[in-house]
Amino acid sequence: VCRWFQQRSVVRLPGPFPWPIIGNAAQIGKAPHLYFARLVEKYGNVYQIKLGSRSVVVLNGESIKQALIKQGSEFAGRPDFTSFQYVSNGNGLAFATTSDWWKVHRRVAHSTVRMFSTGNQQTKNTFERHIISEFKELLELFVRKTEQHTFFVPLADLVVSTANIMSAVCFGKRYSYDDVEFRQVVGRNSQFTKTVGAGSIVDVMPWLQYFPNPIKTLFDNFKMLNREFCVFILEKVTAHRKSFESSTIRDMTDALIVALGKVSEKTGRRSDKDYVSATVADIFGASQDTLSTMLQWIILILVKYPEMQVRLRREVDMVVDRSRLPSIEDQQALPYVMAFIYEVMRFTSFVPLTIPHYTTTDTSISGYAVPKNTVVFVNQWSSNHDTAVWSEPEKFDPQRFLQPSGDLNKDMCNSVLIFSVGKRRCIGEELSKLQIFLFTALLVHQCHISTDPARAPGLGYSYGLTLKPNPYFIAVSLRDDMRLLKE
Ligand code: HJJ
Repeated sequence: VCRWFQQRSVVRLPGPFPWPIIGNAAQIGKAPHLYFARLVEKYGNVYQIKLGSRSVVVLNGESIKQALIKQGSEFAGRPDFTSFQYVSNGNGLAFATTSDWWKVHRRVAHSTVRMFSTGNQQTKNTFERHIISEFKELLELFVRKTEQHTFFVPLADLVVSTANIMSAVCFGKRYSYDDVEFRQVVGRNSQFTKTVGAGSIVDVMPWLQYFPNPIKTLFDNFKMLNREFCVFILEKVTAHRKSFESSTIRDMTDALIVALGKVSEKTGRRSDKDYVSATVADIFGASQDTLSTMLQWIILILVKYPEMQVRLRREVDMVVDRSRLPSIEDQQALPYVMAFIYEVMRFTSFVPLTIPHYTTTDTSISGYAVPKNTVVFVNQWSSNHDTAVWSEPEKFDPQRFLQPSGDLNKDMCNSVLIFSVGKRRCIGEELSKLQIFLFTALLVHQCHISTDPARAPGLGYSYGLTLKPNPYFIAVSLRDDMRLLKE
């Protein structure tokens, strides 16, 4: 065996010693991104671990841009993981590997998302109206809950709220906060993200799904939630196809029916696969999970560091008086709000690892050979806490994104890694930043949020594709009477 290793001219990737059968699965623990960041000290930015029977190359810090941008297509694949095949039956964009149809559909999806959010002034205005009207509903609910219970846990309502904004954009419809069916469909994000997150156990030890054990139960629930999610989306798409009129494109679903229809006409390949449903499912699913998680973190940080609320409010009040609401036009004039948002993204790194990648060909990185079909984990958290880039990365400090003049430091902002980079980068980045900006400005302009001193929240979370903060209690009071909101 020794001679066989020596004869191969490749340098073996460094990494911890793998146990039989499980490899390093027992070591990654409840916060894999932290374990991976610790291994950097011993092995450098690029190393290899073993999870079950799979070798996994872990990329940290600077190596990420090298692999995903400079060698983009070599690292752009997705693994054939068990869990990925149950998401939209493998017809979606985020979890399917690269292919001819994938490239075309991704471009279509990206331009459709832009068409309904940041594309031009008119779409921006429509998008803004959806955000503001949903914000008003949420604020009214929060005030009512504060009157009834003093302190309450806002997490589930934040999911419904962000899901409603995207439901308006995707399907032209919002749901009531007590709609049981809707709460169910969007209420399982933590099960979803736990199962598809990097290091998920079923994906590296798929045999666990075949006999009774806690992982089988989690996986069975995952299959069920995907079926229900699929049914919900399919109902919407079917109704859209029935009432479709090419002269009026009502929402993203209509736009995708047109655009993906054109694609299949052009290729002449008639497909029985429902790419429209799969694509809307990815857009709706991804946006409601990530945006609600971001808001959960923002509110947690606003109550944990009340001085942040004061600081943000001071800036917003200077630009927006009490006669109107903040708007997306105000973004340029509110650099501290943007610095705060970038710092929440960097500090929490709530997408700690991207969706796992896969090499599409034999390649190499940092002088190490990596064979075709190798699983690659991309540790965004490590890049956001790299002491070579960030001073005191463990400290929450929006000031790091501001120049002495008070303007936003664009270079620092671009150093935050949370939407990934290269061929698999997020297609919702512009939409998200706009929505989060407006929501944050509206929050500090319209209300004050506090926490129960008897149950002070920590920064704990549970791991998955997105990090979910542990439940915490808040109270919300309006800064003015309801007059402004009702107008
Ligand atoms: C879902 C939550 C779902 C889909 C899609 C089809 C694209 C956070 C990062 C990427 C987002 C990944 C994507 C998720 C697609 C969800 C989401 C849920 C069922 C779905 C990096 O979103 O509970 O069910 O079916």
